[in-house]
Amino acid sequence: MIRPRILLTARWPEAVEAALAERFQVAFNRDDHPFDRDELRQALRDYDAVCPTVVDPLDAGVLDVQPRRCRLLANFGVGLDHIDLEAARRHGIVVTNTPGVLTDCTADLAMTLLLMVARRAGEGERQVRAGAWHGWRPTHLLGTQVTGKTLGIVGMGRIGRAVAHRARHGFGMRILYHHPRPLAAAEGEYCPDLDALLPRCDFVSLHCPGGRRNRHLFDAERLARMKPGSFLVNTARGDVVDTDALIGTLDHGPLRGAALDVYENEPEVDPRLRRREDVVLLPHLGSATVETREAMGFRVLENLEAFFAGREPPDRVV
Ligand code: 8YV
Repeated sequence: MIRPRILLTARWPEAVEAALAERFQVAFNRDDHPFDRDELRQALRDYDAVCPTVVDPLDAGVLDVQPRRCRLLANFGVGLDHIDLEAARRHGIVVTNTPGVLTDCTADLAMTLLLMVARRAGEGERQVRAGAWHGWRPTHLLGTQVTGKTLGIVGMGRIGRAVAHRARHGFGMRILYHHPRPLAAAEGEYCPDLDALLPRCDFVSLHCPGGRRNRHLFDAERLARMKPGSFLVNTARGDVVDTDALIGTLDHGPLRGAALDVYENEPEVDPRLRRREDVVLLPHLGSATVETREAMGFRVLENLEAFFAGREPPDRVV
């Protein structure tokens, strides 16, 4: 039997690459270079399935390529805003993702960011490394208490709920959440009006999808509604927040700080952000643990196996 030809657009954990190689004819991206649009087009011509990541822009201009051999985009990751799902549907390309396996990992990172920005951990670390710490003083690098404060969650999907659980049970925080509809067992108060939630929260953490629908959901007007002295945490997608507006709000209030794992034009990070002490900046590490990245890879493998065995892939989105 001829084994399907599949392509990974990036290096994956070794254990997953080995398991894939046993079952498929796999082309690996040995030097881990980012694929450009022409390489992605060529990949769609040459392979039965392409396994992209968040950095591969699979927009209509790329997906429209003819002739096209690819029948499956088995995405390594849960967010799909880098793939034009309408165009995929139009061309009969099946799309799968990896929900569930990165929930805890990403929620842990959102809490890491929240704590770091509240307690000025980045500033403190930079000070120690620079040899600029001159000893304990009662007023040195005072941050903001987290325990007992109010956290607003925007997007109460799996990750939003996992953050709510941690914040409530680990830190005694009060939870408010904004979501398209109220949820039966949600750990928090439902706020259908996002603008009414914002002035009530000491921290706001974003867990909604990126892409067209939520682009600049946090624009200047919305950021201005946040509580004076509050903090914004973003582990969702960079384009949910208007970077210019964020910088303006940090300069003139009401925001005291922001903690970001994602950016509008990754891997570029606005130099104005990089110069600030009141922001924590991480390089898209939400799902970056060995356990989670292996679980994501094996989840892609399950989807590939199901698809090529003629079964419904478990995580089919399109
Ligand atoms: C992944 C993520 O690392 O799954 C997602 O949507 O944002 C990340 O945690 C990335 O997408 C891999 O493609």
